[in-house]
Amino acid sequence: MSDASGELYRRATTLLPGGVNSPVRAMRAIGRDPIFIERGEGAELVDVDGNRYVDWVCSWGPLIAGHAHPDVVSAIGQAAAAGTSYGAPTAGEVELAAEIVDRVPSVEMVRMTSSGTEATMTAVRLARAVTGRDVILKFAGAYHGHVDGLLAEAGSGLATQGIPASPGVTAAAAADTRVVAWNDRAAVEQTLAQRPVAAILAEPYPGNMGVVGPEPGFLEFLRAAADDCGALLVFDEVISGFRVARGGAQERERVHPDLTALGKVIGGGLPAAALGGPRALMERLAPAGEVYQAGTLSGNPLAVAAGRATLALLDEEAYTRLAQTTEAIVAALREGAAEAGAAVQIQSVPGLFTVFFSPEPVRDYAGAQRCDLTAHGRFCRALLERGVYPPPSQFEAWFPSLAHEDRHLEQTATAAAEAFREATGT
Ligand code: HOZ
Repeated sequence: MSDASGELYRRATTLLPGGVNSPVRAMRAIGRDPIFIERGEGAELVDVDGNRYVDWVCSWGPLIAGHAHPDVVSAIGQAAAAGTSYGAPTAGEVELAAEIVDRVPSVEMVRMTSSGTEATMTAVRLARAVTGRDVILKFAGAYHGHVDGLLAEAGSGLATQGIPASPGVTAAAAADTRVVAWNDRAAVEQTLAQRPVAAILAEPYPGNMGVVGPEPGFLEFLRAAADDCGALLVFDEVISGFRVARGGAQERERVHPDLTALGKVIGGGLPAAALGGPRALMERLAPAGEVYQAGTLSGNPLAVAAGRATLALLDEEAYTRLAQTTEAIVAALREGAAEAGAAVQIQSVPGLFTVFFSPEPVRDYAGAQRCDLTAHGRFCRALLERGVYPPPSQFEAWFPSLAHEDRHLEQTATAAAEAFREATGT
């Protein structure tokens, strides 16, 4: 049996820290080595050893249309043929901004960046400039990219590796961050009463501690709390934007933030993200205003072309289909878990879900941390052995796509029924 992945990994560990360029994909949390990918086709991945997998990661969200969608590939090709970057504005950026503004209820203007990290970093700087305050309230288990001040009790890779606060972040950078438990109104009120806060920063549908939805009324409570104390409400919709609904979680929940960080889907698999908000706030950014923000590759023509081609595929019918796919796979996984007697909670919103190895619903980061990570690791390894590629961490979401067909759902359900039995030793 060939082991090209293993050989590449051994070489990679001599050249890349941990053998990877982003931690979660290393698969350490599920007790195995990473899988090196050769290509993607629709909802499937093919690794360098020729193994084929149903892909439930889809690049952690950007590939809502699946791998190598012909429209997206063609748009990238056409853009590349005209030049890959100009460091000067293009018509495509204006059209992408118009599309984002049309879709996202609270957004009137957009500043593009290359990553979600830059988008949230800019949101924090802008919120501080606008309010004249320093403190940012964030939630435990939320992940807003690897911004120094936002790494405290963060989800995603930090949760996966059990890193509560990253070395290298100065005390000064962390001093103005307050971390509060998700869904805990009293803790939010207490924190807001202590010191003036520049922004309440939240993933409206947290996906980086696994999917842990807001309890009824919690987002409305955050909106009112921000208004009462003069803070901005910032939604990080890097994951939920253009996925859970045409206009993201804010459209679905009818709660409108002051600023919105966007990413993933708007780059269609190429690096693109954005900060959006009302004109009065956004025009504080340079060169319209004095709050500095910049990027050589911001609004990159290839990323813009991929993003526009992806958004063009996302009509109402697409969202209905994505929601149906999510419901169908969640139902099938629940059935498999029940038959195996596995104590799991499958928490979902349209286009996103997490299989928590927990006997009770997960409502915050502490609940996610109480999950049986050993059983989760066994479950993921068993799925991979059966040609199904899940997010290799308990603290992440599964990403259904428009490319997932019935046969992918059936293969996943069959594999999962066995994987749940292996995970729980039944
Ligand atoms: N932090 C991303 C997931 N929420 C990417 C993980 C990875 O690619 O390793």
